[in-house]
Amino acid sequence: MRRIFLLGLPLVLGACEGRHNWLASGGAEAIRVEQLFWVLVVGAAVIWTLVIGAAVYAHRRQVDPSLEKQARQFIIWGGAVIPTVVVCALLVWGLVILRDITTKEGDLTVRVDGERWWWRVIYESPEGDVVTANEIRLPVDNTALFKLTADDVIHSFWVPALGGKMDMIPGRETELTLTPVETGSWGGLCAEFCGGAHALMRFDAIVMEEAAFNDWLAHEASPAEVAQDDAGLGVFLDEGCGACHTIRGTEAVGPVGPDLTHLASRERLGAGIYDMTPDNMAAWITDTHEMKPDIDMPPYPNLDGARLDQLVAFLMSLD
Ligand code: HEC
Ligand SMILES: [Cu+2]
Repeated sequence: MRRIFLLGLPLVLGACEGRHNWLASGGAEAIRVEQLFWVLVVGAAVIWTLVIGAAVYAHRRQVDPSLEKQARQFIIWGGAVIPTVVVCALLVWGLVILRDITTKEGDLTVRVDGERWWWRVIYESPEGDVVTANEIRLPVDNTALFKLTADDVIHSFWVPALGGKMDMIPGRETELTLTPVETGSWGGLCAEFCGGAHALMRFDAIVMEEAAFNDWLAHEASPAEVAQDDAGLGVFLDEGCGACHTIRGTEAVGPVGPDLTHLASRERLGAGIYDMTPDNMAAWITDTHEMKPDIDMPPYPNLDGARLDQLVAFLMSLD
């Protein structure tokens, strides 16, 4: 038994490491939840030790009738008053944290719409909405107010290292704030089972210096730099990709799938699951449902040779 336990432990703990580790907090909200967690864990360990210690002590001692009054006092205080005070204090503390992390004002507002099985991301800016998908970039030390909703079924928005999570509900808007305090890249995911590709509904949350973020956002707002006679754009339009996808600056204005205007500037393909490489891009187009089962994009197994190369080169140029 002990061997199995010791062998299994690293596997379980291994799951805590990495991009989705909520104990490696990089956000102000996550840090507060983490503090609460540690107080609960350490507090529970101390109380458990005291209670078990008292039980063992009582078990070993002879009953002494002259101590009955003290024993009653001990039960009233140790069994009723102190637990009530501790639980109420924890409740108040938890509610204060909940209030603070759900009702903060944002320095910027990001609307995220959960779709099956990807994320529509819209930055509100004074010059108008900036639409992108499947990747969220944030300026460090700024509070981002997320306005969350869903298109079809309930999803849940979670970047464990930064804070959250919050349900995304069709027809309703929920709010969440994240205040990253470190630059870096963290993993985000859908935390509410939403159908076939739920486990592959992910995204990157990339925290940048404020100036770099502003440059990124300005670039993201601009249309794609494409020559209208680009061969790959021709394939894209011929195949009907533009019925579902938008590439600003071209004829493609489809509203169904992710915006592809600056596709290649994203670090990952397919809602956070593959590296953005030409090989993965080609496979995504021809073997779509092997790459990501169940999704609402049809595969194009007949696209090959020069036309596929042109299309992939075109998509990889959309940075
Ligand atoms: C019927 C609508 C539809 C058509 C037609 C369609 N797609 Fe898609 N596409 C989608 C949807 C929906 C997704 C999101 C899938 C997911 O991740 O769940 C997607 C995702 C993608 C992505 C990944 C985007 C990202 O952010 O990583 C690429 C690239 C892409 N499509 C390219 C194409 C190309 C090229 C064509 C034409 C050959 C095409 N699509 C045709 C609906 C469509
Ligand atoms: Cu989901």
